[in-house]
Amino acid sequence: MTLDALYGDHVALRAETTGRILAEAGFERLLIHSGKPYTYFADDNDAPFHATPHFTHWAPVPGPYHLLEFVPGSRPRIVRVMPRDFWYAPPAPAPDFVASRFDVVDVETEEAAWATIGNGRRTAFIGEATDKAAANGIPAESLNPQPFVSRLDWERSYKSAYEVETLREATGIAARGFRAAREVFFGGGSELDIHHAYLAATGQLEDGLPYPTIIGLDERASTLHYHGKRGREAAPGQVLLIDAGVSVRGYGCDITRTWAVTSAPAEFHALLVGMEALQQELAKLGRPGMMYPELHLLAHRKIAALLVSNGLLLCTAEEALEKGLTRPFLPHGLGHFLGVQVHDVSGRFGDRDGTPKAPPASHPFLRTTRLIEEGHLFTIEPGLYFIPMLLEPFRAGEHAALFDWALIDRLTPCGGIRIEDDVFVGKDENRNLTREELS
Ligand SMILES: [Mn+2]
Repeated sequence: MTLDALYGDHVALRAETTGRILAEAGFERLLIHSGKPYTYFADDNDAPFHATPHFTHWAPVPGPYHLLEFVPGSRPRIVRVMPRDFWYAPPAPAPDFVASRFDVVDVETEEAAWATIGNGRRTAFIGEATDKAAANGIPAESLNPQPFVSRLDWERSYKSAYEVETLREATGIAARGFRAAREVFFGGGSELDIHHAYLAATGQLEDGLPYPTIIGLDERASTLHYHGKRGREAAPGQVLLIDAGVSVRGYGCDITRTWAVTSAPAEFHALLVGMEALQQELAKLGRPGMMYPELHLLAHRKIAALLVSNGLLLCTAEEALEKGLTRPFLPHGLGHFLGVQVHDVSGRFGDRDGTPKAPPASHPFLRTTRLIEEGHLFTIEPGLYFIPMLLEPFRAGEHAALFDWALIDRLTPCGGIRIEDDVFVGKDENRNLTREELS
C-alpha cells in the first residue's frame, strides 16, 4: 500500500474512534491546538517547537497556533496560521497526502484562526492555549476534559499500519546513523565525533531529533541519560553505548546499541553476547495476553542467570532474584510504548479512562504496566550497568559476599550495556522493526 493510502486509513480510523469517544462524552466537536512556542525566561529565543501530540497523531503539519477541527460526519479541517513575516520563514506547507484529507485554510494570525473556527457546538478542546479556547466560549470543564483525553490516549496505544510504516521509515534512516557511529567509534572517535557522524548520516538537525542522543564511551555508558559529548580528551573508548532516534512525520524511533573493541575485557564481551541473546528472546516473547511487567520480571530472571553464569554473582539465579540482586544492574524498566511521544502515553493506564496502574513497588521506573495487545508498539531495552552509586549499598550490605567485587571493579570502567529495539505486536507474531534495518 502507498503511504497515501495508509494515511487515508489512519485518518479514517481517527475519525471513527474519535467520533465514538466524542459521543460517549456528549461532545459534538473536537478542537486541537498545535501548540505555542516556549520562550526562554528573560530572553527572546524559543526552544525547539514540539507540536501537541494529539495534533500530530492526526496530521504531521508543522508549526504553532494551528487549529484542527473534527466534527463527526464532516471532513476534518485544519486552520493553519501562516504569518507574513520577514524575520522567520513560515512553516512548510502541509504535504499533499494530508491536504487531500482535510480542508486546509490558511490565515495570518492566531486571532484569525479562532475567528475562522467559531463556536456554537459542544466542543472538547485539547491543547495548551486554554485561555484562547475559554475566550472563544469553550467552558472550563471542556478544556482538556477527562476521561475524554485519556480515552483518546488509550486509542493511541494501538498503532495503525501508517504509524508502523512511519516508524519503519524512521528506523531505516537511523540504521544509517548507527552504522556511521559504529565506524567512527572503532576508528577511535570521540563522543562528539560520533554524535556528528550520526547527525550527518541521518541528515538531521539536532533540533529535529526525537530526543537528545545518548552517546557514552566507557564509564559514561552507565549514566542512563548521559547527554554530555566529550571530545578527544576522552577518546578512544573501549565501549560505546549509543541511544538515538530519527523523527519522521512526528514519530521517533528509539534504538540503542552497545559495542566494545577487541581489547575490552573478555568478561564484558561475554556479557554483551548474553545480553544480545536475551534481548532477542524478550522481543519475541512479549505477546498478547502477557502483562508487560511479567516480561520485565522475565528480563530480570534472564539477567540473574547471566550474572551467575559469568561469575558476577556467587549464588543461584533464584537466590539473586529473591534478594533483589539484579536491580542495581538493571535499574530501569524493560521498555515503553513508542509513538508520537518517545515515552508514549497510556503505558500506565489500568483502563481506558486512565485509572493509574502503578508498577510493582520494587520496580518503580517501569513505564509500561499494560496487558500486551495486538497493535501495541513498544521498546525492548534490557540493560546491565555498573553504576557505583547503586552498587555501593550492596557492597556494604548483608549480601556483599554474594558479589565478586574484584570482577565488578574491573568491569566498572566499561560502563554498561543496553540493547534496544522497537517491536510491533502483530496478529501472529511480533515484528522487530529495528532488526529489519539494523543488526
Ligand atoms: Mn527507550
